Amino acid sequence: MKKLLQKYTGFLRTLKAVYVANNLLHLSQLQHNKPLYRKFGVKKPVFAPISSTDFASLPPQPSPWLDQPNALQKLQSTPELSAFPDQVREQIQEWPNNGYLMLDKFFSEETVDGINQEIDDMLQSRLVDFNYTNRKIMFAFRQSEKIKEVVFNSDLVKVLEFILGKKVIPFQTINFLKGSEQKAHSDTIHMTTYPLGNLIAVWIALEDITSDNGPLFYYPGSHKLPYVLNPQFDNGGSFFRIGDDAYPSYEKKIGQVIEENQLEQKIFYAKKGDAFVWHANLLHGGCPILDPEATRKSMVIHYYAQDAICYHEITQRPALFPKDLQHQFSLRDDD
Ligand SMILES: O=C(O)CCC(=O)C(=O)O
Repeated sequence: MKKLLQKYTGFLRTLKAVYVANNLLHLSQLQHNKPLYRKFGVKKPVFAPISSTDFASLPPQPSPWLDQPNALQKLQSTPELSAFPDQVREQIQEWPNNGYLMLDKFFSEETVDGINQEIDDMLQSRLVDFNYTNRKIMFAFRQSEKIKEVVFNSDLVKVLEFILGKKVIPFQTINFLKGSEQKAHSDTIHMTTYPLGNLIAVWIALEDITSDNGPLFYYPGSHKLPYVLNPQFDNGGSFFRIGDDAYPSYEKKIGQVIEENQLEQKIFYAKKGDAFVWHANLLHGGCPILDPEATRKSMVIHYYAQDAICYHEITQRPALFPKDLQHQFSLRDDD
């Protein structure tokens, strides 16, 4: 069913009952939510639809430390900061204001070539495939040792855990061979957390990026704006269904936010091996592809914090985690 849903774009995708059935089929991948629902006071079975409205009446929770008003001060007095190489340290100091880090040549030529080769081989052998967007190869890290090495790279994970102030668990990888041309969005509409802000993403250039092949764009500082979740736009959903135009309607709302706040778009002309780390609420997307023949090989990794409830606001689904990642959550069912 999961494979089917990856390719399928029709009416069934709007029915919450289909997702509930899928959740019941994959109940073992939702076990981590039992203690988390108990901890935060969510009174729902773990297979039920879930969205921000389920958390609206719960007591307020602290935001991640670098989202708090005194973040810069706290950063300066944190001894662990000095353990990072100069480049990384300087970038981390800008995080509270910018909501991103740019890490030049973080991954070697050899590592990147290895990933590109692995993706080609796995496409050839049909171990992985593009999903319904025809641009995204989802979850390749589950099949590929080379990608897994990057996902669990200790220098990278140290940076992410320092920024969130918590342990992180990789949720998904997305590999692209062409630019995404995705409109501006915050990852929080796709991968949402309670408390908010407990997601972090890493984008890696797997070749040089030019203005022709659809570079990544982003809006510095946009992470500080209020989160846009289902209640903040005309999502058209009901008790039984996800609204037909929920996502276009979300994109329209984000367009308005950009205009109202006069956000300045920046473009990341990355070199092969460069990495870009972004905040859960940083607005970003993919520029139009000017040369239809050009490839734009890249990979995104999304990590959740290990003590947050993880779900998908737009489709109101809890996030599924395979068994081998369940133990990484900080709470167990027997806690
Ligand atoms: O790679 C891109 O063009 C955008 C990717 C993206 O927006 C995402 O993964 O959230």
